[in-house]
Amino acid sequence: MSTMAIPSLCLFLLFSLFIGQAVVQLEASHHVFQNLETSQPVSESEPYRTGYHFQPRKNWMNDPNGPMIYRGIYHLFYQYNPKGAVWGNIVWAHSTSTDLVNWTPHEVAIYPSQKSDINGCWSGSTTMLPPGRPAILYTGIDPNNKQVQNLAVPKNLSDPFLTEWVKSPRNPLMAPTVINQINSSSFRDPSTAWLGPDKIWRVIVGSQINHKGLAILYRSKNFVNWTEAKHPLYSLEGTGMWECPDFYPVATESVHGINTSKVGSSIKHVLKVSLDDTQHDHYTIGKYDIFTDKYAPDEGQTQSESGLRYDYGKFYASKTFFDNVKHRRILWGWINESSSQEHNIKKGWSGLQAIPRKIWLARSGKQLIQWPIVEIEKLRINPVHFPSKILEAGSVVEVKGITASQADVEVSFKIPKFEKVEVLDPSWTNPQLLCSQKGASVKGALGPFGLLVLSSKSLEEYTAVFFRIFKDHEKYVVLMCSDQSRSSLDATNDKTTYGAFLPVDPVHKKLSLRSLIDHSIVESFGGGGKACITARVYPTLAIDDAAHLYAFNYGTEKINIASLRAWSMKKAHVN
Ligand code: DQQ
Repeated sequence: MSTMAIPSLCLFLLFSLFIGQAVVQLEASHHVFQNLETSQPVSESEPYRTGYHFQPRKNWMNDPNGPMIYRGIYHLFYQYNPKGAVWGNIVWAHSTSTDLVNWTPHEVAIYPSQKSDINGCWSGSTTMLPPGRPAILYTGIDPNNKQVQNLAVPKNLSDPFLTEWVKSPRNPLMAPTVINQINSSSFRDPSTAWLGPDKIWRVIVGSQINHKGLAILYRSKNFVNWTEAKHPLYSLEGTGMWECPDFYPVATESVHGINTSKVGSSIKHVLKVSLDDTQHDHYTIGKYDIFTDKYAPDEGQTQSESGLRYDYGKFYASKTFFDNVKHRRILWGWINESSSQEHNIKKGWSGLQAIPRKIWLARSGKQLIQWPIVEIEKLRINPVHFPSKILEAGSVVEVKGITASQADVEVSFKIPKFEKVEVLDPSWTNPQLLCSQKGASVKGALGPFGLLVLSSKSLEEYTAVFFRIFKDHEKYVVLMCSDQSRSSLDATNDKTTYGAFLPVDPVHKKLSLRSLIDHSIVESFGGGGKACITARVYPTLAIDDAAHLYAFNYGTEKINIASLRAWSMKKAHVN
């Protein structure tokens, strides 16, 4: 036996024991990067660094990877470039938290060290193997730049921070071959696996064949030997590469989350794919048949650009996990920059994670609802409250008494009269286009009304998050917009306006809006989380204490603020 073969044999034994019941202590066969994320001090005076969003101390971050809770500790891994503020040299960086708000960084968890990942450790997910041992499946880029799927497990399960991970000596466990005819550059991002009543694990991997998006299905009895199923879990022509697929059950009669392996009555399934062509995360709600291993979206749902989105602004490569302590499903999503690469390199970092969101099925069964995790509310200070107030036509009212660059605001509007409502033109089917044609400065009847956030004192800069109401035959249609066109005097940023239709009946319900504002990000939740829009903005005047918050109504009709509550947000300890 060669000397090289001995560590491999040891690792093989470790894996056999791990995947079985016992856990052994064994030296990891790889070295660890030292102090990767804390080697350089970071300037405190950066106007775009956030106060309470997840970001590393410096450099590039993209997809959230393998989120989980283990022994009461939340873990987040993420795609990270240790060498700069642009994508490249991708490893799995790692942080932990007890509250999903404050985060401690650890050494890089997974980095190129085997043939099967020597050119990069790309996205993947964690699965809890019963009775609670985490296992990571991730995409490795091999020496021929082929995408393959690998397994890593914690070195020491008694360490709740799980700082060291060992890779299976059997990697890669899933690979493109001549026989399976999988395209080796379109085969990535294994999901969390689920266990059938037949004791067989299933996992999906994102792919495409001739521009048909697919969630390729693999099965395994032991989590090591995986066999491709004859058919994908689901596929759709014309949708391109499906990145970061996520597949999970949601309860039909409860807002609680459920374990990924759960099937049965009172359960629907969600398939989310990140469409590489458009960089949007789309989901469908549907039925999963565990016996045929096929998924079918419900009628009216489509896994394409015209289907539902988690977020109608910037939000990509998202992933959920089941928090079995608080019985909820939590969604993480990557928020890319809207500034130039040159700008990103100069500031030394790129990418944020959205505030984690609790996610559940709406009562209608036709969409999901998202809401920022309740823990974020412990950062709220200096509450300001407007009781009910009339917003006259053409008015702008300042919300004073908070730090408007780092804030949380919840407002709800009541529409007193609908007589003058504008009629919806039948060609106005694209809400993003409609929001950009009818931006905040375009006066209407019922709207635009909403918030001007990250605004300079004299309104040279602001991001407008607002509603407009239209009439479509006997129904009213609510449009929710996030208009970035005046967000910065810097012309080099992408200032695309975003929009969504909000399924709320404004006659019988108040129209609510919550915005989480954090220096260079605005996450907005309409109708209690029925439509979400996230925007990245880079004000040049509305910075720190010079930022202001206003409520506005540029329509010709009065609007009532039923209630407005706002808070400054304390800084979280993030990495
Ligand atoms: N990012 C990863 C890939 C994934 C893409 C690489 C999605 O695994 O498909 O950093 O943003």
